Amino acid sequence: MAYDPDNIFAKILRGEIPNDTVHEDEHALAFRDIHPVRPVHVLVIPRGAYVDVGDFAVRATADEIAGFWRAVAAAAEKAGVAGGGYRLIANTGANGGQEVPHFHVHIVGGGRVGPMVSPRPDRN
Ligand code: DGP
Repeated sequence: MAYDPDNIFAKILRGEIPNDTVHEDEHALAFRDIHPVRPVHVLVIPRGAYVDVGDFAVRATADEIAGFWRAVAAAAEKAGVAGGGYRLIANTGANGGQEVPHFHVHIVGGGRVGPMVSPRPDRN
């Protein structure tokens, strides 16, 4: 799948749509999800144009990949969930339920997150 430069996260990166920033650096931006599913729900996105984790793994530089994961950890610290624990989610493609085609990781926490996935996928 080709990268769509008009996806919502590309617009956030360009400053065309506001965001509630938790952490930012040269490699990544972390901001609060507009529809939080837990008390803490932060999205972390690389600044580069990558559709999903597979695209990121193949095309990103080693510096971008290291910087991205350091930003995930920094965002979890700044959001206050690093001590108690949290969950990372990377929805990927149609079956994974990915809505925005710019690679991102969800940080969810702020209390017990609960079962890893719904026991009934048809109810998602
Ligand atoms: P996913 O299904 O993994 O592609 O998750 C996309 C998430 O992006 C979803 O939880 C809602 C969030 N989202 C969509 N549009 C916006 C936006 O304009 N601002 C913010 N902060 N989050 C958004």
